[in-house]
Amino acid sequence: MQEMITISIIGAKEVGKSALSTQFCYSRIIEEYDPTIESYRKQIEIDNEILIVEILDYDYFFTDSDEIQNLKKENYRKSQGFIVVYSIIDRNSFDELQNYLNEIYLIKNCDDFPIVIIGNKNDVENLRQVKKEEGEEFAFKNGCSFYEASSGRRNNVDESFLTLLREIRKYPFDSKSNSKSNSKSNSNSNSKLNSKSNSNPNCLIF
Ligand SMILES: Nc1nc2c(ncn2[C@@H]2O[C@H](COP(=O)(O)OP(=O)(O)O)[C@@H](O)[C@H]2O)c(=O)[nH]1
Ligand SMILES: [Mg+2]
Repeated sequence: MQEMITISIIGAKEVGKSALSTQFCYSRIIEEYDPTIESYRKQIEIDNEILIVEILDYDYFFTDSDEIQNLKKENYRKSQGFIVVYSIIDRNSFDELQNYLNEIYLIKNCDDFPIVIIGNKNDVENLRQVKKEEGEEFAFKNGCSFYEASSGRRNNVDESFLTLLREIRKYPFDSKSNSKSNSKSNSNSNSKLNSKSNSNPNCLIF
C-alpha cells in the first residue's frame, strides 16, 4: 500500500489557501471554488518514492459551533504537518499567525512540529503590507520554514509543499497519535508552548 501523508492548510480568510491547494494538486487556479470540497488528494513522487498527499482545506471560521470545533480538533490531530498561510497584502492575516501556531503546539503537545509558513500573493507588490523580512523573522523565531509565494503565478507553490513533505518524512512521529514520539515524557518539549499560551489570550485551548 502507498504511504499517505495528511496535511492541513490553515490561515485567515481569503489569503489563498484553496488557491495554493488547487495549484499544487491540479496545477491550476480554480476561480469558482466548490465550497463542498474540503480536501484534495494528489499522488506525487518525492525522493524516488511515490506517496499520496491528502490536503485538508477546511474553513473553520464560519461558526464557533461545537461541531466545527470538534472537526477542527480531529483534523489537527490527524495532520502530520501544516501549511500556515498569510497574505502579504493583508497585515491582519500576518498578525494572526501566532494564534494558528499556538493551536498546533497545543494539540500536538510540542513546539517543533513540521510547519511551513507561506506569505502568499507576492505578485501584488504594489499593495504589499508585510515586508518579506518580517515573515522570515517570524518563521525563524518559531523554527518554521518560510516561503513567499504566489498561487496566481504558481511561484514557490511546489517548493513550499515539498519542503513540508520532506520535513514530515524526517520527523519522529508516534504512529498512534500523529504527534511527536515521547513528547509527553519530555518536560522541556512544550516550554515554548507554555509561555506562549499563557501570554496569548486568543489562544484556543482544546
Ligand atoms: N493576486 C493574487 N490573488 C490570489 C492569490 N491567491 C489567491 N488569490 C485570490 O484571493 C482570493 C481568495 O483566495 P482563496 O484561495 O479562496 O482563499 P482562502 O479563503 O484562503 O481559501 C481569490 O479571489 C483568489 O483568486 C495570489 O497568489 N495572488
Ligand atoms: Mg478556501
